Amino acid sequence: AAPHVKSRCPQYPGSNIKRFPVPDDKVDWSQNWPQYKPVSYTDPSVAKKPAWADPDIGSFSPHFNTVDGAVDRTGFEGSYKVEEGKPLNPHGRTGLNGRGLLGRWGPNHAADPIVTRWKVDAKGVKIQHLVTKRPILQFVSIKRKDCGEWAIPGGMVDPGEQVSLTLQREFSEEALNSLSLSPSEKAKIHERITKLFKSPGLQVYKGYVDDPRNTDNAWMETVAVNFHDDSGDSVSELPLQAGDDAGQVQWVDVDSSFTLYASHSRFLELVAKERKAHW
Ligand code: RP5
Ligand code: MG
Ligand code: MG
Repeated sequence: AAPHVKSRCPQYPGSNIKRFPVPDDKVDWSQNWPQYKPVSYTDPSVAKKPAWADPDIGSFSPHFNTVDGAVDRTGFEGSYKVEEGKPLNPHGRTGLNGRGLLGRWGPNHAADPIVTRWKVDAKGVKIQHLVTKRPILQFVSIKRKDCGEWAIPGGMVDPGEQVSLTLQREFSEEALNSLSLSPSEKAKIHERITKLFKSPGLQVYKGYVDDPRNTDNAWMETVAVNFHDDSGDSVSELPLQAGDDAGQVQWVDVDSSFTLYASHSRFLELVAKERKAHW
């Protein structure tokens, strides 16, 4: 696999910290590199010990590579190394150690709901791309408040939470603004989307995410699942409204030229291939 890139972004997000520059050929831990001096950084939001974050190593020694109480610390790509009590990023050096903005040492598990429909004309006929001649998918995309990049409305799996619930919950919070709805409005939305999310969906990816928040000791992993409204009459009819960590929300054409957060473009490519859609 190509070496991670966003995990080496020069400026660490939400801070003025600069990562130690890591060239492509030094990403792999197997490359001996005595000059490597990563910057240590744990964001104040993590250091102040919120419920979603682990304590510091030393006072605390979690059970890595296993389900540790309610927290799943297994890696989706197999077991990861632990050195001097700290887990090592399985995709290599990032130029920064500590946890940065991430709460968990080691893998931080997320789920990404990719909700799609076909792009249709006023008569409801599928629109084909002029060059590829394939039908065009659209997906529900949010503009992240933290970095301003467009993304899939994903989020962290809560301790002990079923991934199927995380997918539906994060979509509801970020794309339907469920957190701000009245209980009756919430119930209505819930009823409307349960049909779509009741299906197992099409899992297109499970593994490491090349996320700009990654560090040498903490990283994102996700399960990306496609929920497709083939007839365009379920979720397509719902009013989208940005909520929680989303600043905007809209249906966006699935196309290789659209820049997305972290490795989200890769997940959409996999959806397009599976659905024989334009990419
Ligand atoms: C990405 O961060 C995942 O793919 C997921 O979309 C997201 C989860 O983090 P938050 O949206 O909760 O910040 O790596
Ligand atoms: Mg969220
Ligand atoms: Mg999110």
